[in-house]
Amino acid sequence: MANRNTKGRLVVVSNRVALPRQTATGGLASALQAALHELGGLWFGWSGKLAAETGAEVHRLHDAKVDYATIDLSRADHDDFYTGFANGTLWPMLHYRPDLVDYQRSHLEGYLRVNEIFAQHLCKLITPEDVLWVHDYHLIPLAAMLRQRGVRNRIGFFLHTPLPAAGLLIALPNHRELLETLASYDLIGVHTTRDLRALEDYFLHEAGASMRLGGRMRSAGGRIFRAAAFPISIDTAGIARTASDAGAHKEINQLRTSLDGRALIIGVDRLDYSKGLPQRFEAFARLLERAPELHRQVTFMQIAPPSRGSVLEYRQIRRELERSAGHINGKYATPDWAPLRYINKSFPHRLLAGYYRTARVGLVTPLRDGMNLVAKEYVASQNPDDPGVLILSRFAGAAQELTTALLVNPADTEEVADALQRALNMPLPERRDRWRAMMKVLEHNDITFWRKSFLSALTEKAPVAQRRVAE
Ligand code: GDG
Repeated sequence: MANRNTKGRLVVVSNRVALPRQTATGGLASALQAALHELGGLWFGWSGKLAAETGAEVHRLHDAKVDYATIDLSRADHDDFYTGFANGTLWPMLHYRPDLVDYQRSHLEGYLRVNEIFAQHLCKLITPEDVLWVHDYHLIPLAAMLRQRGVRNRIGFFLHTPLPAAGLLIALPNHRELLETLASYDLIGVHTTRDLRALEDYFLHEAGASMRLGGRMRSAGGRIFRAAAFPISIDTAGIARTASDAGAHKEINQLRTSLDGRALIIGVDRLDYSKGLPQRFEAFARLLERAPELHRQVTFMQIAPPSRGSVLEYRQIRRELERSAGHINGKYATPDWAPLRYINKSFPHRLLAGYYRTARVGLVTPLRDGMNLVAKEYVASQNPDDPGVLILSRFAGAAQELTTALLVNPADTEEVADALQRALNMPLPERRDRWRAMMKVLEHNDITFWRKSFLSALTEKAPVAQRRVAE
């Protein structure tokens, strides 16, 4: 197995590879960087660059215990595979937004083409003992394509997004052709038991699979595979240390000084429609409208680094938020106070941790989210003597674990405004009790626990049902 057998390596495959010394802004990248640095192995994927031809050469790099192998994409493949099918079709579908799904057969063809090129290269990079761990919705058919080329290695898949109910999945044209290929993996990991139920339901009722002893499934094609929930997490102790050291950074002091004693509410999200940002801004406006006593007493800082600018909906939501932020500040700002600081930039993790710790309230209200690592990072960053309050969407996977957060329906702006008011007024003993309960969960289920749970389920023969987590 990857972490015991000296011959076999861990081979991680994902669309984007976070090369050494690059700042990782996605949750997936943060999590995998930590896992590979500890274990060593190979990370294969797209370089993030465009070239005349997809995969004409493999770029290699070695750093610490990790080998990196990346390929470039052609403009046409990038448009069809990444912008088109992965982010224009699958992402909205997986986030319960069939209204935003743009399905074009040419995009699906591009998606399959790029997966084939990934498979061709991977075959040459792996040895029979390697354990492969493929990540996310960009690479669903990869194992099936590797199996067609005779690859018999253990291959695991982890889906970082939610998985909607079968009734919604079947709206995806040719869904069975695509989703059935998941049976070529030995183990499919999802974040929560809700996602797991959706996956099992899809396979059993739409794809002709049957359930076997020990939680295994038998696909219509006769392949035995397993699925289980592994809620992804963070480097809890590391983030807590970073946050506690952050007080020494001048940027953190600058933020504190600029607040001038006002309570800070913080939001940190990729600029994505799944994160519920327009609704969040509206809830904050609602709070200001109904609680004039909070004027000049509270500041909301929303950090939202732009992402996927090649997809139309992402450009549209950016414009919508600019309008809404301007409206809120125009209506409520005074010469010495702007209620909303809206920042389209990304910051290094050491500063983010300090910003989280400075904030009295962490506002995490996605409409749907596989897990949401920001919620967990906010909790881990708090000062144990004077912790802040997490407001968390019920529709983030993290809500299944962080049950003592103030849980809200993000679409209900009145409920979110209520929660903001309650959080800003919450007495210290209640803040401490709620925080301690969440921190306990994160100290147990950290990133190392997540990685070990997945890899031991992938490499050991024990029935996966015995090692389910987050039941
Ligand atoms: C996907 C799923 C799932 C954000 N801004 C900056 C920055 N970040 C980092 C955060 C956090 C990560 O990006 C975001 O992770 P999330 O989990 O919140 O969200 P997604 O990017 O949508 O991640 C999600 C995750 O994969 C893992 O499976 O939880 O549901 O959608 O780590 O800190 N990092 C830096 N500067 C920023 O400005 N350096």
